[in-house]
Amino acid sequence: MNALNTMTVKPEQAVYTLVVGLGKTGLSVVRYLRALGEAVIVVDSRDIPPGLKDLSNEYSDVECFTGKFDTALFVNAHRIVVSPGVALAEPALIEAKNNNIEIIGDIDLFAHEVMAPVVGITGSNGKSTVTTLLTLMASQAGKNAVASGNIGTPVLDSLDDDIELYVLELSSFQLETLQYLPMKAAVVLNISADHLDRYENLSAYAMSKQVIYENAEVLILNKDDVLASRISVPKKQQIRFTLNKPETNEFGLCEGSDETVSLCFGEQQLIAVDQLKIKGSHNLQNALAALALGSAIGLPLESMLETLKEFKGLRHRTQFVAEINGVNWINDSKATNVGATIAALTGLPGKHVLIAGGESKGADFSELAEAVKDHCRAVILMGNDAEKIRSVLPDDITVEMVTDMQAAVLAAKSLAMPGDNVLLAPACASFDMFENFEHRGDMFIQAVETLSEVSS
Ligand code: UMA
Ligand code: ADP
Repeated sequence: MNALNTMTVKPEQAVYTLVVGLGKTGLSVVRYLRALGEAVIVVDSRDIPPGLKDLSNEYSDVECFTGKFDTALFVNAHRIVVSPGVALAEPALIEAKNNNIEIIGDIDLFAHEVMAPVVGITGSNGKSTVTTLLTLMASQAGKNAVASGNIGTPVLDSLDDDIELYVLELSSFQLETLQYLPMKAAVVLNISADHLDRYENLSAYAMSKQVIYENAEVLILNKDDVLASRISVPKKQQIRFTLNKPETNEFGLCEGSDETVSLCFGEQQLIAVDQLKIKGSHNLQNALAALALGSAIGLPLESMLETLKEFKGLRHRTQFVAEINGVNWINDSKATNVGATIAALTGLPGKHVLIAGGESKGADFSELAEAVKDHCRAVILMGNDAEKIRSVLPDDITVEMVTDMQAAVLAAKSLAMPGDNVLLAPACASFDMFENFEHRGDMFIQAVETLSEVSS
């Protein structure tokens, strides 16, 4: 264990909050607690955690211990605030729990402070898209709204007296520690396998999400999602959304007499699908979810539809990159699990040359096989778990193994036919080969841009 600062007080004699993890969350928690004048000790199991420099610049008096966790610091704490990336199965945390030490997350601290209404958004996929879209809708309607949480800004850093609406993206890790947060509206967008390196099984992962509904006033439910509809839901006001024809009081899709498909609320046609800039049926679900959330918190429909019409989607999520010789190149680097990749393969029109692979996070790829069989011309694989993916793919599909993004793009170019999409949708995390999913997507875009320069 390396002490950044020499300990001045023995932990067993002190009253301190232990902050576990020194990334974005840990730093935000230190800032918050120090502003309240509380004593804080920080631990991080990495030797050089990402927030170390900021901590020593901003709070040179805060003691930080890096390297293997010392259980004594945990069991002697007054309470523990754990970062979402640290598993609750961590032995030092289990020991603390056995010693009745309170273990909370940053969202609980936020809950103590927040005065303005809160909306909570969780799900395996689509969280950032819906969080962004709803925040834009609220802003367009004249509210001072902020998006925070798993989307990137820690919730405590987003606290501000002027904010009129907090739109929180909440991951299953953040929900695991959540005790109480009243919300105006909440949604579980969908559930498909993810983070199975952290959960015992799919059902434990699904259960971690149901807490979001416990203290919400209006529950937004995805009628089409098998796993999401299995979680237990309190008897409160509900608004459902579906990709089918909606019933009264539901958001869904309906076909007009001229065969135009529109987003609808009950019988009321809201906006034609072809007026939207976001593409794919998964994005229609996201649009419907945002409309349902917005209506639950009283945003005017007209203004929400204006925002929706202009919304182009986020970078690295089925992002159109270029059309070269009749082939569309699409960056869906944020597809870090099998569900997201299947959504892109099945939701976008045409045949695909799929670029996939990376770090599987314990995923089972067998469900990918059918979508590949029905929608892919070829698959190009790279990264740690490339072989694991190849082993489940149909024998008659062309598969190429490559070692970097440049090679993947070149292989895709030679396999794609005019009218096809080349789709980077890895179904895996990126950290075996890239800094993060943004870096992976940027490398793809760069390689495609080089191709387009050569072709022009
Ligand atoms: N750490 C340990 N021991 C461990 C694991 C981690 O000490 O066993 C330390 C790391 O060394 C690191 C620190 O904990 O120094 C990082 O903490 P963290 O992983 O919780 O990361 P933060 O920087 O605090 O970011 C977290 C979320 N990260 C995770 O949940 C993994 C961010 O979501 C979120 O944006 C941020 O809080 C603000 O709320 C990222 C994410 O990948 C985008 N989320 C997952 C996802 O979307 O799939 C859930
Ligand atoms: P999250 O924040 O939950 O990771 P994002 O909006 O960032 O969600 O999208 C992550 C990935 O999931 C992208 O590959 C995107 O194309 C895909 N995706 C977005 N919305 C959905 C949805 N409703 N269902 C399935 N996949 C989706």
